[in-house]
Amino acid sequence: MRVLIEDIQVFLTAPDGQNLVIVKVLTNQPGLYGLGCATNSYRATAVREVVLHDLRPVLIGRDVSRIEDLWQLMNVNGYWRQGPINNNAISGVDMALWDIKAKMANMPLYDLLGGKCREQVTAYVHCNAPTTEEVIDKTEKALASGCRYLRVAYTAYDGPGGDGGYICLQTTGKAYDPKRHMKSIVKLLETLRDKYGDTVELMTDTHQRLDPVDAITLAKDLEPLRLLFMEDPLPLEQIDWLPRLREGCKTPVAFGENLTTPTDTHRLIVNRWIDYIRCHLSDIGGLTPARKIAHLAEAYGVRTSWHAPLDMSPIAMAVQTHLDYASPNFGIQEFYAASEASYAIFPGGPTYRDGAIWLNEQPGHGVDFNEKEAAKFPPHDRPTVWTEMRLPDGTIHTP
Ligand code: GCO
Ligand code: MG
Repeated sequence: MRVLIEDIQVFLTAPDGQNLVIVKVLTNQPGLYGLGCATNSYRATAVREVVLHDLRPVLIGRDVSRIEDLWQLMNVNGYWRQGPINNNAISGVDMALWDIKAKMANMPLYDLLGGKCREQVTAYVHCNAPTTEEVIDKTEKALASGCRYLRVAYTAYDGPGGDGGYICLQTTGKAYDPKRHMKSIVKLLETLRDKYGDTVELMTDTHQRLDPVDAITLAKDLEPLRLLFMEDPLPLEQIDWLPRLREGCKTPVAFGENLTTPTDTHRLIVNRWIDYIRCHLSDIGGLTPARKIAHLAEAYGVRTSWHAPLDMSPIAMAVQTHLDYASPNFGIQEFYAASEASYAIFPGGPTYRDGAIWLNEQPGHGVDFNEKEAAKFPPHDRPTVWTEMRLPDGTIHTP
């Protein structure tokens, strides 16, 4: 019997305060369904509308086996394409179809993708805090948990002494000072390198916050610290400055969480302007484009390090961990511990242990969705404010 899409549902839930968007694809085979992550925390209701109003009517009755064809269909359906919201909606359906295919094949998703290339998917964790002492407290905790890959920054990627929240003139009254960030992050990383020597790998996220020449200067200043990578040194609008940054120094570069168009992603890879590609799976349209990016990156000597903060669901975390297992050019996987509430909503979600991320090895991506538990954490409808970040003279700055 051909397995067809019978219905598509969307659920919004916010167990850890950020709106998550989950897509459930139901089939004409009783009990067979797939789950995907369509999360764009800042446009969650818009994504839900695209899935339900625009994609669902086109997809009902389609053959679930035709993942690539349906991805292409969804990609061109709205004519204007390759941007956030549309890509997020596509991602929710795409991941669900891969989940269904692996369930039907009765194998974990990584086996469908070619099987394991490694015994574990090594993680890096966030060690962000307002003060140096608190950052060190977090690095000590990370090391005690078995993780030696430390992503280090002062909270909100500024200098020490922040209030622990994002900088936003509208809410905190604090301006962002790029020069303060540049000076303080070098000192912080020097302190950690002095403390731990080469027993740890250090990374920092510049979060697209520097003008090109400052990004080049900081990359050069960080060179003696031998980072695993410096992430998002400059705004995505300025990625054509990356070659100069590469010529200027040997600090490895990671980029990609904010990219949504394949043309930009491909340019970074084929020009070898980066060392790690860090797209957010749902923002690029799901697993189907992510595996193509991983293959392209492999051909050009670029490793993967998919974006994985709290503004993505354990479903996406699982899907990219499956891809990590099956990618010879896997680099390192970001991991942000979800709450107990999140694990109750997403039974089977990936777990962190001894510096690595572990899947439950079930057929499919292995994560289920408990609608009752999810309903306990309804989405919030607060406007996004942290992205209103301004320089000392009040000019809006990339967040
Ligand atoms: C990261 C990201 C996050 C972003 C967040 C925005 O590297 O994990 O930069 O810290 O700030 O995903 O919503
Ligand atoms: Mg980042």
